[in-house]
Amino acid sequence: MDSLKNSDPQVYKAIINEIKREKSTINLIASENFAPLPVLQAQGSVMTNKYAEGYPALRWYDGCEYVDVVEQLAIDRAKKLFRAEHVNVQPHSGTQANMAVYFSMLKPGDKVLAMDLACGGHLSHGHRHNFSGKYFKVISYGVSKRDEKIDYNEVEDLAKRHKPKMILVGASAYPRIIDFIKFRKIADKVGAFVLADIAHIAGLVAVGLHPSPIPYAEFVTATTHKTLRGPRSGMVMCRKKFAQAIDSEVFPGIQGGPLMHIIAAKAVALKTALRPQFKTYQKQVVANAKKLASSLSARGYRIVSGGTDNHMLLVDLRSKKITGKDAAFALHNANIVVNKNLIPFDPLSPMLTSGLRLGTPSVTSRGMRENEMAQIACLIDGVISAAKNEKVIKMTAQEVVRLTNKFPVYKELKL
Ligand code: DSN
Repeated sequence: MDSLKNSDPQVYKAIINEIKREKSTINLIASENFAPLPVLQAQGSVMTNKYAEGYPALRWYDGCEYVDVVEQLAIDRAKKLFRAEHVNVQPHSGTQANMAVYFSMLKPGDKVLAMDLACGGHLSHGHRHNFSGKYFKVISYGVSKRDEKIDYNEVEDLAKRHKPKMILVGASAYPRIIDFIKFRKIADKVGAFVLADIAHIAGLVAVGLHPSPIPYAEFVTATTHKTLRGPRSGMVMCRKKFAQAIDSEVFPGIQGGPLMHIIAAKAVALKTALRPQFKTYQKQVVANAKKLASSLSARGYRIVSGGTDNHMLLVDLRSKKITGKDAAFALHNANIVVNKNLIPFDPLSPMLTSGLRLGTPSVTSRGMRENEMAQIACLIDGVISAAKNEKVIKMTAQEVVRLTNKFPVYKELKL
């Protein structure tokens, strides 16, 4: 990075500081991961220079012969990985992948049944300040008070009452297996189509550790940077008969030129995801989440829904008399990065919250296993139990640096 260092020392310094931060903190943000170096290299390549509006072999600009290669590779690999009939790899994000489905299949004012943000849904599933909530009439389903899992009877009742045109299934903060077959059956009863948003669980779905929605949903959207370990981006998968509608909605409907350097990086990540080692990695992600949940539970923390089936867990902090905001702040000062999160039926506001969302993709990528999860639970508990004690926070921060030094990331990036 010498050229960058010489031409823009401020940006260079910020990037170096970010590398140091990532190396020396325990990252438990469930939606983040470490993109491997080959993914970063493809992202940082000259493919950023190329305009390629259109699709492989059908572009508006000349000179697309090499970007066509990477986009076709990304498409073919995604189709193989997810057994999808059609894939569009151009959405810049998960939200834009969702937007492509909304705008290609719905008219403004159409009804959508989607998971409530307060129970684990996502902004693009109907939040009033998001395009989804502004243009469409969104009815929300939640989780049951009894077990904090999706209440399929409630989903069916709401579907029958409101007759939505689309049922959206998927979440940003839901630690349990989602039953896509049940959603399909409900949708069939009311003539709705299904959009499954697997942004969080794409890596687990890819290797069969979470049931795939592909056979049961007309549309499946994903991000590529969470459990999939690719570049920050999105994609849409759909049945062949919707291919034209989706492709023309992504471009020219909602996007202009695709980010070809990111698409190249997606191709790289998807190749990695097709290797057997990727399944081993995903198994460890889930094993680590289970261990983190049981270790915190043993220390008196209530885990929402009683545990986890995937890469994340929600911790109810009420018994510890601390808000999610204060806990996340104290943990951040101790080099442990988490995010505050509403728990189902949370009495506090989204700015405060009664919970934390913890995820294991990043710590697993750096090689941590169950023993480290038990150690991390101990560190988290120590900080939360003494959130105002600067000495404890400082000692924990040092302990975190010792632990992260044993599990280096980006060894190749010499600082
Ligand atoms: N911001 C992502 C998450 O943290 O789940 C979703 O877009």
